[in-house]
Amino acid sequence: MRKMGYTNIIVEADEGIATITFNRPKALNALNGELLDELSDALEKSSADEEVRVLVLTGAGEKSFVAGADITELATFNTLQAKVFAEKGHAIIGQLQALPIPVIAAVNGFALGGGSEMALACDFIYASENAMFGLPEISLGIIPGFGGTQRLPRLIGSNLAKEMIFTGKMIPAQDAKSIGLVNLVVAPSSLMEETMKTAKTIASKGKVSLRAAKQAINNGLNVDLTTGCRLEMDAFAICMASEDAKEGTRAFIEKRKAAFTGKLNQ
Ligand code: CO8
Repeated sequence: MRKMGYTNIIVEADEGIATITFNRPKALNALNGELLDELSDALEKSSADEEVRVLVLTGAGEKSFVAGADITELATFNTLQAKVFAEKGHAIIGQLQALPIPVIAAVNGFALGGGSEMALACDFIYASENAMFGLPEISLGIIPGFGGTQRLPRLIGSNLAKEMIFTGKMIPAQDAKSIGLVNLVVAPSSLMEETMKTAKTIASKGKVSLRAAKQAINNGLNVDLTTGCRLEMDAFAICMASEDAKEGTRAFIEKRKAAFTGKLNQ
């Protein structure tokens, strides 16, 4: 188990899985500027680390994943500071979404405002039964500022997203699952175990094909179907050139489990 030192987040890596834990439990892990800087650094280091195949994001404590941007900090912003903070949030959440490795959000409580927006930029979300999702910014006289007006409607459809954003109401994990926001809901005590089980399954697959599949899906969602299918064809061809594809197909023929090395070049 390797650990990196930060103040507002905890970063650990074990067996190819890096975990970033938002660690301001007294403020329900609210995002301040310093936390965002640390997160950006940790994302860069995790994705550059050859050993890391999957990233998991979660929150410290039993109550909250992330309760949004830090409102005490937000309240002090003038217009220009708000723009700088929003740009910083967008840059980091964009960085998270564009990571070449799969990212799972393990939502262990409140995922509000910037917290929901952080989870939305992950590849999928597992949640504990006590998790609550919401974009409550409207109640603060503002709107979601870290991509919520864009990523939420793309995931759950515009009408449900508008209802959540216009009312600012929180929805419990089971309801979030029924609208496709969450993939799995489990007891709080099982959340990390279930998340790690899936993370390990993913980590055992080929790094090249995981990267190609993620890019094809993410980039394909921004273009028409024909263009998306072309992206897939190119990504498929690139996979075939990898050592992992040779190993995966050879292992099938030899009736054994594939041992992927995840080499990006050969
Ligand atoms: N920021 C700062 N502190 C927070 C936050 C937050 N977002 N959320 C909770 N806290 C603090 C509370 O102030 C409290 O501190 P203290 O103990 O010192 O009084 C502590 O965490 C515990 O919170 P509560 O006592 O309120 O706990 P409850 O169980 O009673 O309530 C709630 C939990 C419902 C989560 C409640 O704390 C709450 O409503 N929090 C605010 C949620 C919210 O509105 N989030 C959205 C923030 S705005 C945002 O995310 C915009 C992102 C984009 C910004 C870009 C613009 C530039």
